[in-house]
Amino acid sequence: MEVKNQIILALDLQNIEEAIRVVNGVKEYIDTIKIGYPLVLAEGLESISIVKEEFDCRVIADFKVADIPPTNSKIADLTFKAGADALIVHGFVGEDSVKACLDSAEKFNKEIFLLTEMSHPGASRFIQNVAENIASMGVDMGLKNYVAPSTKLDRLKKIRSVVGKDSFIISPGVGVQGGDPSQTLKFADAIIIGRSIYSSDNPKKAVNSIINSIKF
Ligand code: OMP
Repeated sequence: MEVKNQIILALDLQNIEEAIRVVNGVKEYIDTIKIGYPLVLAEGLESISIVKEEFDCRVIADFKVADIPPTNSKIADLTFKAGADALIVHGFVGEDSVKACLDSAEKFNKEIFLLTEMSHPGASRFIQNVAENIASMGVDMGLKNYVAPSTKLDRLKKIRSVVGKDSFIISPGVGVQGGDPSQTLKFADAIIIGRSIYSSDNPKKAVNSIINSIKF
């Protein structure tokens, strides 16, 4: 697989000009950008189409959708109408809530990613205990895209074993949160990286050094 498909930039900036400047510096290495609440709440939902038009990239909307089915449907419809190619959805809310997002994605010919377990230390108290169950619900629903943490390789490995080798796992937590790119890519298909790139004085150099550190 090409490196270009293996690094997803988490564009958690709060200013669209700054966001565009960062992406300009790294666009030759990245073809998928994750946009979440920081940019959208600061600059509006149109941040998604602005970034897509400027860079001809895929955008994953990270809204970690976690509501009742009718509300999830509205959130997903609005996100896909705004141009997102995929939407990150929490699994702990259950099958009907996830299904509402999946139905919306299918209507717009887009995709969802099921968030199984999280990368931060606090996640070990609650979501970790049900993560394999969430992943297995995704498998039962026929989902192919998952999010699982790079900061807990044993957990990432476990989730890979539940979803199988043909599923597509993207993994956050590489860099500032402590996850290692090469180790993570043993179990995940792509790594999500935010601050290590966009907070660097030289985002292009930062991406380059991450790529060079990856042992294929
Ligand atoms: P950095 O820690 O700056 O590299 O950013 C990580 C990105 O991944 C942020 O956009 C987080 O919101 C996101 N993320 C996690 O860090 N941990 C998770 O468990 C899940 C996500 C996510 O769903 O993308």
